[in-house]
Amino acid sequence: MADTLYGYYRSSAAYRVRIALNLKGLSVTHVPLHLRQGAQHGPAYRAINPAGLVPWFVADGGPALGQSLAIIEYLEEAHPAPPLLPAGLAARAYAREIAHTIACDIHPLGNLRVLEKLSADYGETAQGRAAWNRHWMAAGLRAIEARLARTAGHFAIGDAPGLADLCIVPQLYNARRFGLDLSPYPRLAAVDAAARALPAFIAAAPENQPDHEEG
Ligand SMILES: N[C@@H](CCC(=O)N[C@@H](CS)C(=O)NCC(=O)O)C(=O)O
Repeated sequence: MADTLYGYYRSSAAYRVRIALNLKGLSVTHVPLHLRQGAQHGPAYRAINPAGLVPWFVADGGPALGQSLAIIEYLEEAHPAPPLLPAGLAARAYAREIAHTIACDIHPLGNLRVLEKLSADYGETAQGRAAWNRHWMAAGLRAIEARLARTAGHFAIGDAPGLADLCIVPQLYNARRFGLDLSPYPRLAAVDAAARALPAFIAAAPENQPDHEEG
């Protein structure tokens, strides 16, 4: 049996895991869940993942787990080559710093359930939700742009794609969706463009997933 990844074409957290799998040359069975239609809340999926979020990864003969960064670290340890973390203690810490800025500081504030709660309980409009999302994206991206001044080569940390890039690309996809002006982040834009040209990133892109929908 193959490993399985529960995801959604537009989920940036699932997108990170798809890129990691592709960079490592691993194939999985993809199970799409339609988040906008609430498939993550149904009893069938809650029985699999009580958190009701994607990604959810089931390793054949191994663990079943959520949290994209935990899944990616599991893949890194289970399949060390090619590595997603750079050589060098400081470089690995910088890669994790960028990943955590995206996954821990930016992403949770723009997640679907948070945006829906802003409307349901506080009457926020679609425009207000988008502005909220852009605000928190800009705060995190500013910090990463400064970090890249010291670490970037062709990619975020030197010249090999890895953990930082596979977090940056999905986050910039979200930033574009929500109309964030990316001109203050030229280094991020350059890293994003370089990474998106790679086959592993192209195959993981939302528009190349079978459950992709226009709009
Ligand atoms: N920290 C988690 C975040 C997971 C998460 O929030 N996933 C989103 C999609 S990107 C989700 O499932 N949202 C469903 C919802 O908000 O109802 C991770 O990195 O895996």
